[in-house]
Amino acid sequence: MNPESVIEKAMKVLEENWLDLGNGLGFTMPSDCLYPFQWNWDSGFIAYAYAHIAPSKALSEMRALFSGQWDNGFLPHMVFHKKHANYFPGPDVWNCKSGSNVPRGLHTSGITQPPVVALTIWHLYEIVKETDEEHALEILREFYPKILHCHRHLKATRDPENSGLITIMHPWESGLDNSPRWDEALEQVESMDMSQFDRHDTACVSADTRPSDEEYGKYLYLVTLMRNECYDHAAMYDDFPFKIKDIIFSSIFQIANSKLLKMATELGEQLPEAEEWMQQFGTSISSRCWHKDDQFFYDIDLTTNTLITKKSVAGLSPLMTDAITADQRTAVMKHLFGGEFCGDGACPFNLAPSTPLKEAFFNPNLYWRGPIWINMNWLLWHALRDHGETEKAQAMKQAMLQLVTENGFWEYYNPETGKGLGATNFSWTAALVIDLLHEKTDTLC
Ligand code: 2M8
Repeated sequence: MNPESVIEKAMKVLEENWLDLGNGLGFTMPSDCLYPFQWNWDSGFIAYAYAHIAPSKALSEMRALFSGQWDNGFLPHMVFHKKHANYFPGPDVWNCKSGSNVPRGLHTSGITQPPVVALTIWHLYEIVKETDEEHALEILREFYPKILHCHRHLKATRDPENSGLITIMHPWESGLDNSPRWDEALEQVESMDMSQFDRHDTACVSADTRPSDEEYGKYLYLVTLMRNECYDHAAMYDDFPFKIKDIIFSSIFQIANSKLLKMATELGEQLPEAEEWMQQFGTSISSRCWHKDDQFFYDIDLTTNTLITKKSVAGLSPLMTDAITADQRTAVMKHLFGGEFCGDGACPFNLAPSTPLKEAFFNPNLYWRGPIWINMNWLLWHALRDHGETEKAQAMKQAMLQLVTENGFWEYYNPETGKGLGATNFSWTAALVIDLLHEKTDTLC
């Protein structure tokens, strides 16, 4: 397939998943059957691509997402713009009657997701600036205060320790929902009986590529705990049963803060607090999250104060930041390009699977426990490219393009065969391929 026809096909996927809401707002469903609402970091990735092909759509997508921002700055992981669609857990499950922060007239979830939006808005700004500097500045004026509000809220409620690392309070907040990193922590969490609910996801895709009912029971239990407190995350923080300093969420927060600082500079503002957040991250990531013997980065379980020594693609994510030492970078690159994560000819496509191939928990077909995800590899591609690893980055880009052109725009892929899994016509896969083919000189990391 030539690049033009890949872009055309990718655009078709996005068009089919686009929902116009009127009033200049619209959003892209990640997938029409499996995910029929708006998701936070999906929209960040999708609007990143719209910035190249339809900047006005990128704006609509971001405006729709921020229409769900709460008064306290919280940016939910889902916005339920329409009432009737099949998804579990839907608006009725999340609904908290008395939450004063929830935007009026709109249902949202009560958890968040990695803050990709600052990366998207900065990218959009850079593209629009090339032809219309004033409009580009307007975009920053519109979104900078909202993103700052969101980052301040994250910092205040999810890092009261001032470690520079963000605490997730639900596996879904990581975006890597059933990652084996959460297994032990979830053992300590109670479960809801799922027989009373209809999950719906397994009506769209094969159940053996999705999380188990047992995991769903725990996901739901955590949601119920939060809903009972109207999602007052700060009030629940001390005693909450699931609290993890997530390295990938924190690494994205780090690069997002560097974009926030750039926005501040463009607008003539000072933002010393964001510089401080970035310094805190720098201290913690290379000391607290680093395992000397394994030469790898791990998350921290705050309920036990221990490192979660499970290797996964998340442990590669600090490569995106400038905060790690040269030795750490070299060591992590060895993990990425040795046989452990598909490198060295271990898989048909030299891309990082969500977990190393030889771990006991590796399952090539099961969601975040083995398959290759394009968003993870896109982030790693940027990490390499933005840190001078041009050849390796180029090879990764080619591998992503080959995987997708040979197999289609799937949600995830079996690393051993390349077979597409989960939802077909998946929006962020299509979007990030568009970005790969519009490679520009601006940096993500
Ligand atoms: C998946 O998560 C949702 C819950 O948020 C689900 O399984 O229903 C994850 O892959 C997540 O990262 C993604 O944002 C979402 C929509 O694509 O689907």
